[in-house]
Amino acid sequence: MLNILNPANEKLLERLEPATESDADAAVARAKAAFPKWRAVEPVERSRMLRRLAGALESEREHLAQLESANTGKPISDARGEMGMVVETFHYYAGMPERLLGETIPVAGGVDFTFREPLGVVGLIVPWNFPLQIASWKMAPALAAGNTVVLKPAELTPLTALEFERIALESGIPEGVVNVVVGPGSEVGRRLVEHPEVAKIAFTGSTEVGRGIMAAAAGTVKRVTLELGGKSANVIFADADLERAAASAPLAVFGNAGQDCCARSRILVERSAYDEFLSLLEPAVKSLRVGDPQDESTQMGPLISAEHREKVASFVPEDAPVAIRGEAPRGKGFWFPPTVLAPVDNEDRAAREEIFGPVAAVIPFEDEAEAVRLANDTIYGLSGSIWTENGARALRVARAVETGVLSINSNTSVRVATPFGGFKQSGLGRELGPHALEHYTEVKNVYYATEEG
Ligand code: TXE
Repeated sequence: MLNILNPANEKLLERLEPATESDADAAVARAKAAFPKWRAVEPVERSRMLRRLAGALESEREHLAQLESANTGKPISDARGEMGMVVETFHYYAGMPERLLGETIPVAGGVDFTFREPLGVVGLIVPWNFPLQIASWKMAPALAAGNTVVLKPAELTPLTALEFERIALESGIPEGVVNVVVGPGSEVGRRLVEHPEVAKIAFTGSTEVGRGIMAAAAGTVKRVTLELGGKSANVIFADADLERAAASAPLAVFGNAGQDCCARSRILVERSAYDEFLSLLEPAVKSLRVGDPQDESTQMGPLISAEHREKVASFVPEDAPVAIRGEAPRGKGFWFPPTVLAPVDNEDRAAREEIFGPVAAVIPFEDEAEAVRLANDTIYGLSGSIWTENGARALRVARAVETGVLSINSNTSVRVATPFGGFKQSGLGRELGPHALEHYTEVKNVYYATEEG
């Protein structure tokens, strides 16, 4: 049985029978049977259906936020924000069915044009850190483009996905278009990846599992998009507004208790501003409100599981250079205090591996060239920030950093209308914005001869 816990108090929320390989096969069969009808729904009608779904999600927003908060331990205010993005994502892609435009291409002897065709059945495999939000980034463009889907949530956090399946049906999405299977990645997830009737896998999770999925997908030449780990740099130059940069840095890595692929977990600080920055960072970290996720003012909750807390703790051994340590509740729940390690060498394990917990590594640098070298000295390339008042430098460094998403004088990463995804081993493909649709459609070229011969 799958015991679904609240990580903030370890209470049992629900017990679920895990799905098996044959349940995955049955879900794929349902999705395949529903595909011809769903792809044939007129674009304007598909738009209406997705808008109705967005409306239904909006009216259940508070219920979904409470459930997500209980199942992940994330602060309720964060969960409400995420459910807001889920609704917005469906509204955005609801406008797309009529905008899946093709081209006409000048050729000899006839007329040539292209279509954007749906792929068929798409498998969505998602993690536990932003369960429904990440699912919606995949689900909404997949459905808008005329695909049917099988969603496999993470074993630890399936509750909002199951509610989503109900809401979709109730809002009028036809049976078989959205299918949720809750089961182990090694069995249900793997089956979806290997299944000959699944045309594409959209995955978010660890780089290690992502590599395996890419290899396994080769057997059926499946399309894959991967959104994997990160070790993003928050680069702070001495000429930056240090107060703003320091006030913003803690949540940029401790938000969602650090369980965020965009976490700016390497804070690169120009050496001449290093002492001042650390002295500004300390009160910002110590004043973070860590505790009861149900409290409206809480900013950080617990980690997802006891096992994960052990992994995070391994990055802070006895002799770790702990410069700042915030508060965390004691007793029940998988709590871990916000922790800043400083100074850290970019070769250290805490700077190289994705910790996925509230542990930041502060790394000093001498000049712009070293800042760029250090920011790029990682296998990852998902996110990042640059803080400087020098606009030309901001743009120079932004172009030089190998990352999919970057902010200047801000630590935000994700917007519904803009592309999100990684360079290097942080992934493959882009989610959100119009770019996502490219990964849920196949281009078909048609040539119509108008001349003889
Ligand atoms: O991820 P997994 P885990 C990173 C983060 C974290 C680590 C481990 O560093 O500490 O990964 O987390 C399914 N075939 N990220 O173990 O295993 C699994 O059931 C098909 C970064 O939870 O990658 C779940 O639904 N599917 C990340 C999903 O993959 C498989 C978010 C993700 O689980 C599978 C989460 C298989 N063989 C963790 N094995 C981010 N980029 O945000 C597992 N799964």
